[in-house]
Amino acid sequence: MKARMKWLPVAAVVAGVFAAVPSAGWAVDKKVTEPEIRYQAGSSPLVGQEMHQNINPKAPPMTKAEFDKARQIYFERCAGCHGVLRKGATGKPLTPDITLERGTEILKTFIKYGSPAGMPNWGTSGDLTDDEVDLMARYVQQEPPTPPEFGMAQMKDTWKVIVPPEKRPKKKMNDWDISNIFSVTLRDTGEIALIDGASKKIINVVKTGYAVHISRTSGSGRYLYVIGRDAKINLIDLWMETPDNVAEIRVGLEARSVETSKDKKYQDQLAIAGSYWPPQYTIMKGDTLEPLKIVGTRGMTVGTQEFHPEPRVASIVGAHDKPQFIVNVKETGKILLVDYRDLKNLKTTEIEAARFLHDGGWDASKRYFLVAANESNKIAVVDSKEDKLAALVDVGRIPHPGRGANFVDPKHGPVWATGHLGDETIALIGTDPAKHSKNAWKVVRSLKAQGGGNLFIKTHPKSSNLWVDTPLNPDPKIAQSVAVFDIKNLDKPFQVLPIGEWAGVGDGAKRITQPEYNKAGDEVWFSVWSAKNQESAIVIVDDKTRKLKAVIKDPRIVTPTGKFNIYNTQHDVY
Ligand code: DHE
Repeated sequence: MKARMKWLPVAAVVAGVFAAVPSAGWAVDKKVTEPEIRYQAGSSPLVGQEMHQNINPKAPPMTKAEFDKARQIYFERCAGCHGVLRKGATGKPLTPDITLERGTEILKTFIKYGSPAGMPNWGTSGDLTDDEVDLMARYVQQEPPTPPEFGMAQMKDTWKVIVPPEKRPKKKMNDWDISNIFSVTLRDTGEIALIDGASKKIINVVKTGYAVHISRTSGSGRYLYVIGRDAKINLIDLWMETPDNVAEIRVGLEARSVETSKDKKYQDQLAIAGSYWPPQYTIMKGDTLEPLKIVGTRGMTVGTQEFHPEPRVASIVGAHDKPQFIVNVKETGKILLVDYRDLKNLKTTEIEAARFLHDGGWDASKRYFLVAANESNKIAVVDSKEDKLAALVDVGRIPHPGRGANFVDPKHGPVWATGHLGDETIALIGTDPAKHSKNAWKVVRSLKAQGGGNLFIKTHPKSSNLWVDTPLNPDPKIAQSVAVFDIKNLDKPFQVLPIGEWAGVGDGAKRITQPEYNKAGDEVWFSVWSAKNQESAIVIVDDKTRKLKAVIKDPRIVTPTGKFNIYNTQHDVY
């Protein structure tokens, strides 16, 4: 099997084939865009997990060795879109009631040639051999194997306090301005690099979980929490002479999100992490990661109100002015407002939003939280003061805000903006019901940027630039550059900056991703994300002049993706 997939325009390849496939409607009612598939089709950490093979007498037979090989391919290639239990997410459901009816030959055609709805052409791209295509066609007719649960006992087995709180520094023991440190995800080495914002020097490279995903800071800004896709959380103390791990735990087998209690009275006291598998969130002690409470998220979906067995926990934010976590559950489309004052008598408000909830951020006032319901092409707005849904706003194809961008549109007033994976637009949503009530929770303006495949946009209260990346655009020129808009004159065409070229790293994918500001708001940092065996870099642009300011290159900077400035993450400045 080849390591990488070629992204072919599958629609053309399979148009003829599908004419011959009877009742293939189950695959063609929705067009999944190429960037979306590229985004979702990553390997799951569940790939190495032993799972029980249930024999389904109606399905074509498979030996244990065949089943295990197919299971591995499934979790490497397919689970991101079709789900662990194959109930469907971006991809269609592949449960035996559906797949047995299709039969091996039709399934083989889908797997080999892909579909116009967006299923990749795994066979004709060379990623899977004909034998593997046959294997996968038989595998998806078997009962989906279930990975093990991960409860308190399993968590406690993985929990380590490396430096107990009483042995930690009583004051900051280093000369770094910790509020301007960047925690940089080194995706494929399972590490983060702590980089000093002023000198651009690497302070330390810290071992973390597998394919580390995001970093978040504690309310005080002293502690950094990093979560890997394998659900391992590392707690880093920035007061140490050399900031390093002081505690770690696994809260499941697969995860993406971690956050902390940011209410003034609860600063540094609690952490929370959401898992993809098992579907649950875990509240921990902030300074040791001791697990205190696990809450399952299995349940009914919004809309059709059907039971979903694996509703993954996507983004989580901590409110700044009340003891509340906002937990976004992907497959059920529900937003949970978790009051963390009393964990024994936990009060949760369940808000019906839309499917599938993913990423989001606060508006500038930090009263409203806006989150993408990506498959519904909507942004859900939560009023965290009133504990209710303020609006569901229709936007473009597959909104992907990251944390979004807050600024004042000269014509329409305060807005929060999101880009999209599936189209080139940036939606500006009015966020000021008090003074601009006509514009509140409406798309007041739609900007056109370079193309689809956008993941992150960013600005800063002190800046008049809006930066838009496009790392998943199939055109390398677009993926390797960024667009920048002038917020004061949004009718002006955007400027394109060739960040990949500026990095001077030679050949390589050089996808430019995730703009992140320094604390002062006068520099913006970009990851130049190449493959593990190729040179990557961080490119820093002067925000005022839009000119190159610095390039950070180092053999330790491998596959950089997310970057989290301590101050901006602590205060949710974006
Ligand atoms: Fe992410 C945020 C899930 C792929 C980089 N990503 C998030 C969040 C979720 C999520 C739920 C919100 C966390 C929060 O705020 O609490 N991401 C997923 C996936 O399920 C997905 C689609 C597929 C996967 O297999 O993981 C995925 N993500 C990616 C990538 O391929 C990216 C581009 C590179 C990487 O490092 O893996 C990537 N995701 C990021 C980043 C953030 C993020 C940098 C935080 C952005 C921020 O500004 O806060």
